[in-house]
Amino acid sequence: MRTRIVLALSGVVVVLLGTPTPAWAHNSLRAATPAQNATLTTAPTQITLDFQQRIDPAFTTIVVTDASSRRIAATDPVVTGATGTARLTETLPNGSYLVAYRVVSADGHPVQGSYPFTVADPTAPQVAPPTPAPAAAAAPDDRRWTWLAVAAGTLATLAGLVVVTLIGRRRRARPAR
Ligand SMILES: [Cu+2]
Repeated sequence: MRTRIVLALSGVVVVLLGTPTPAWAHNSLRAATPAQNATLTTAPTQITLDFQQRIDPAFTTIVVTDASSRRIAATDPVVTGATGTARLTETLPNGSYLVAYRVVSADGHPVQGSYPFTVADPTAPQVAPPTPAPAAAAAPDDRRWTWLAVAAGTLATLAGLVVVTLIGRRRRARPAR
């Protein structure tokens, strides 16, 4: 009898521990526009994040940064229920971006995370690689400085040799004790 009760109780414990935390227990991101890891052929003008619970407008932060961690200009997020929207006030050129968010949900729990997306607009003007300075124009000056450096180096070496030689002579000239 006792064994049966113990077995039944341990069964309950196993069920309680084994049950995964229900999705509604804590808030989390439900959907996002642009979507996570999306590659967009048109630059987005806003970021919309849908959470599973209402979020507190006073503690909602949505930040977009580019590949060099520069923050993209955006409005403060507008919160409606479980949705936060930040409007981007600059046009995103082609490249990869990171959306970082931090919200406080109705139950008081902070939720934060980040995800990347990519803008690849085929009609966007191609960013030209930086044009190297014409080699011919820079060469004469560079060459002059190179020769000066070589001459200075040679002089320094010669001076060093002279000093070493003089010291050596003086040592040899000293009478042995
Ligand atoms: Cu929670």
